[in-house]
Amino acid sequence: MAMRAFRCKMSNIFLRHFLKMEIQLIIKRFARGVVLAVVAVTSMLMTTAASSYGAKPHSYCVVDVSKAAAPKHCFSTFAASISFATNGRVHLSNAATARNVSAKELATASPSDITPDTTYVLSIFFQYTNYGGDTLTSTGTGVCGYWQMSSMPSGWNDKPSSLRNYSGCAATLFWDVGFGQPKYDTGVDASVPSFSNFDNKTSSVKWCPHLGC
Ligand SMILES: [Ca+2]
Repeated sequence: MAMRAFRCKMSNIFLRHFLKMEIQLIIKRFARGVVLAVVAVTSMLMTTAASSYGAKPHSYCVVDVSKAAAPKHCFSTFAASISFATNGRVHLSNAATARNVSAKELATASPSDITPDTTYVLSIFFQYTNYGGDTLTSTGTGVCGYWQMSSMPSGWNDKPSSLRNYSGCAATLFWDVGFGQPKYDTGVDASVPSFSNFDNKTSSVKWCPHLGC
């Protein structure tokens, strides 16, 4: 009788221990499942945020630097911005998005075109190296003279990463607003695919007909 009671007691102890172990295991598995679910949801949200950021449409803007505080006009295609910048004279093909544009493409449309040019492209700034991303086209009322922009139009401070000069113009980029140095000289009609240590630093610009404005 005593032996049976002892066996029964031992069996209960074993059962309780077994149940305790099982419950702990279930809690551990549940906690691990919650952590994995949180990680999965966070990852999904980050991916969604990244893809919607990448899908942001580019903006192609124009500013006339020969006018004080000239408004910035922006367009949804690069070609439309160049058409506006050249007073409707130039219609680029293959230019829905930004690309390097030759001086020839920006020249007067044809010898039979007797409409006098009233606006000239001085430079095109690009958001990315190698002429990509958003663009800011600067124009003047004549071939290159001495023009300047003491601060960048809204959204363009510390943004340019490449540029192309036109109309016989050179451009000097300045680190700070109000032509605060250091500066970075780019040549007459030069194509500059990257700025080295001046990448994303430009805060003001001068134009002139020779290297070093
Ligand atoms: Ca700067």
